[in-house]
Amino acid sequence: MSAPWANAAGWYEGEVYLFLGPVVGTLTPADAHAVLAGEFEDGRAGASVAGAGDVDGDGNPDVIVGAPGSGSLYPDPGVQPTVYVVSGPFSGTMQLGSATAVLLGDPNGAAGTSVALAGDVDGDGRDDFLVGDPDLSVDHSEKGAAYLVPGSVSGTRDIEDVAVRFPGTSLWDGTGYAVAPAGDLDGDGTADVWVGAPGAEWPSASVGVAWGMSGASTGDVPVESALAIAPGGVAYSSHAGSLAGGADVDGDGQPDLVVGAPNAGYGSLGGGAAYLY
Ligand SMILES: [Ca+2]
Ligand SMILES: [Ca+2]
Ligand SMILES: [Ca+2]
Ligand SMILES: [Ca+2]
Repeated sequence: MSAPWANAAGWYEGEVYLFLGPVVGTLTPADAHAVLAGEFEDGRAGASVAGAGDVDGDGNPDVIVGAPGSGSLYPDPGVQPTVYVVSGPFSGTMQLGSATAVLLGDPNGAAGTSVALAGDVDGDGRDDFLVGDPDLSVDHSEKGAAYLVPGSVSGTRDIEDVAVRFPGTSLWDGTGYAVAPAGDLDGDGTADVWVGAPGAEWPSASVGVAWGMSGASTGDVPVESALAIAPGGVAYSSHAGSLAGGADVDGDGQPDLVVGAPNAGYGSLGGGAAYLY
């Protein structure tokens, strides 16, 4: 559970709370078993959280926490978007600045808007994870990007130096707004991943794209090399604004994908839609 607008010494440092089960009744942050505290004002740590994997391979579950800041539209010059890998076990108040890995995003973006465990994509036996930066703007072209980060990462690093990047292709694609594990779609023994681009082909069709990747790779992975694409068909629906994958919902042995389109029906009092592939 997280509170990205939680205040500590200043404004919006953000906090993430760990509650141990069984969780019953009314609990407050004071009841948390552990608190992960954001390190700088306006960092908004906890805007995204993904847990339960063991990315550093020590046998303890770890957690990934995104602190994207306020985004490239209203950037705070004192904030660099940051993603933290915090190693378990967890107890008491832990400062995110002393995490096992501190991954610095491009200042012209909002890395950590989304995070997700990916499974072992590069085949080294450790779980890897995804980081979305839908605000990423290079040369004023807000195309967004997602990153696949190896679970073995440690220390303070620029995310660009340690990750495979899935770049957006056109203005306001929102690539990386949602990221999700895909399971092993092509059956080659390594996990694949989904990357959502809810603004792709904006504004004419607002077609969302989710693309998978297989096996180890480095550098940029272009959308042309996608294993599969799940396009939206409804304008402005924000198709692929949320994603969940990797599980076999219909029991046919193949991992499936759920795509959220939270703005489907916009203008006609619709309440969004979800699609199962
Ligand atoms: Ca661990
Ligand atoms: Ca791996
Ligand atoms: Ca695969
Ligand atoms: Ca299935």
